[in-house]
Amino acid sequence: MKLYSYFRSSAAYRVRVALNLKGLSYDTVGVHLIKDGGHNRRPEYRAINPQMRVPTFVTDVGDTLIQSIAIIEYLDETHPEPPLLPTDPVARAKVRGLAELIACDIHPLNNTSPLRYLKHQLGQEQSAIDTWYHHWVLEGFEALEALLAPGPYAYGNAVTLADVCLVPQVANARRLKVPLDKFPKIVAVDAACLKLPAFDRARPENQPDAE
Ligand SMILES: N[C@@H](CCC(=O)N[C@@H](CS)C(=O)NCC(=O)O)C(=O)O
Repeated sequence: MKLYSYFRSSAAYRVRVALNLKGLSYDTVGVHLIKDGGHNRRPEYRAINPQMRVPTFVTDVGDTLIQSIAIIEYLDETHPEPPLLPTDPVARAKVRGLAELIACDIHPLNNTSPLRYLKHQLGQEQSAIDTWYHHWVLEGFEALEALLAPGPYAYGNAVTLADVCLVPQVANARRLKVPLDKFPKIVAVDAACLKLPAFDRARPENQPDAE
């Protein structure tokens, strides 16, 4: 199995955590998102993933999958232990709700290409872009904080898809110096997860393409 990844990509980080939780080994193919305007924009990568984003996952039988949540759900369906979604339908919907709050509503606004667009096409100063970034993380984290009941993980005493999304988003927030003091529950869930080797091994600094 092969994961096209970038060490700082939080979407790829999610998949790395899921692969580690499932005990699956895989090869990392680093795709640099910044150098030379982004190696993800090269024709050879575009041929693999027309959206030109990471992660892209190639299964053991050669199927190419895109979108981190779709990849993680594929892994959960093909390797059910440990499960990343509860069996109870209400609990499943709640976990998905937490995951989507992060993956669908926070992350896309702060991703490389929208930020580049703000800078190059809309002519925004870096300070305005940083304000934008902080605003959307803070607004999303306020909602997430209100929804969490650390137990010690985001939804009870087992790791779920919600944790898999939360930890990479917190790593990004820290890197971009978003203050987290108003979010003790988010910080506690992050700390509980990072004690697990599956999360620790997936951290950006522990990747083969880390700089
Ligand atoms: N919804 C996608 C997001 C993928 C995504 O946007 N990845 C970022 C890195 S975290 C990327 O490749 N950005 C490159 C770009 O925006 O050009 C997923 O969950 O896989």
